[in-house]
Amino acid sequence: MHAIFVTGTAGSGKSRLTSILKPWYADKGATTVVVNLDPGAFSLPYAPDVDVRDHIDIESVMESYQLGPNGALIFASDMIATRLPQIQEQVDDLNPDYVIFDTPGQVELFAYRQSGPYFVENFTCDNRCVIFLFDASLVATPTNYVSIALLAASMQLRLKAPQIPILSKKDLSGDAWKKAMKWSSNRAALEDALAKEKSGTSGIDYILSSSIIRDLSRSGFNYELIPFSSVTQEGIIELSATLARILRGGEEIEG
Ligand SMILES: Nc1nc2c(ncn2[C@@H]2O[C@H](COP(=O)(O)OP(=O)(O)OP(=O)(O)O)[C@@H](O)[C@H]2O)c(=O)[nH]1
Ligand SMILES: [Mg+2]
Repeated sequence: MHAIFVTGTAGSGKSRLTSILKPWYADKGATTVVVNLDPGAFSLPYAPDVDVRDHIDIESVMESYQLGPNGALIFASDMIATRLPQIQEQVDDLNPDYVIFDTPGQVELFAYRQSGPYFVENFTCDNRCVIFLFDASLVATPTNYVSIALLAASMQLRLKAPQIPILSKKDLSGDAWKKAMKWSSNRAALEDALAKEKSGTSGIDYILSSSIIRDLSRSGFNYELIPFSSVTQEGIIELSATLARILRGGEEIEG
């Protein structure tokens, strides 16, 4: 069994992408289990096979600990790791080829506290990887692009699993996705765009953002994005091939 964790900023399209992967793999003859790991999820575009909300109830957390919605979400996120044994057992009983985890919208609660990294590291499976969504609407300017790339690097540090960077919601972005694609594959083009945005190369904003991007590149972080749309399903073949390469050493025949 291989595990795929779908991560990204709030609203970046994690749940929609999760909803697409299950039928995609079913078509290829592979079995999947979809796990909702977001205790605060209100409605989901798929029926989870395993649901953390069966183990952690936000409203009871609010009542029992006299917390407001934000405090309850933090508390509930911290509880995710404590439910690992039950979730592992439920997934193991279903014995799928792939388990897909839809992670909480508040990425900082999942990745920067102890619970999320503990869960990713300790869920027992053959291989694991993390999909990270660069929301096309958030990376429309060079500085925003650098900020999200930095967040992706930080997720890599925290979750310690191979990462697949995806440019999500391509269909919503007009032509803006082309710029993000260029910046992701051509550092000089990104530095030029940063210099134009900041009206030169002497200001602190330029120096900081261009240094970040150079250091990320020097450290081997390669953010060549896969453009993806959950509406048109463009990018699913590239995503699936990348998942196969990371999880199965390239073998794409399922089942
Ligand atoms: N047009 C378009 N809309 C999308 C796409 N992906 C997601 N959406 C929409 O964007 C909104 C947020 O998508 P979700 O899949 O719920 O995003 P999420 O990252 O799971 O959100 P949270 O869990 O709340 O952080 C929903 O209205 C989706 O229908 C896409 O590729 N194209
Ligand atoms: Mg979601």
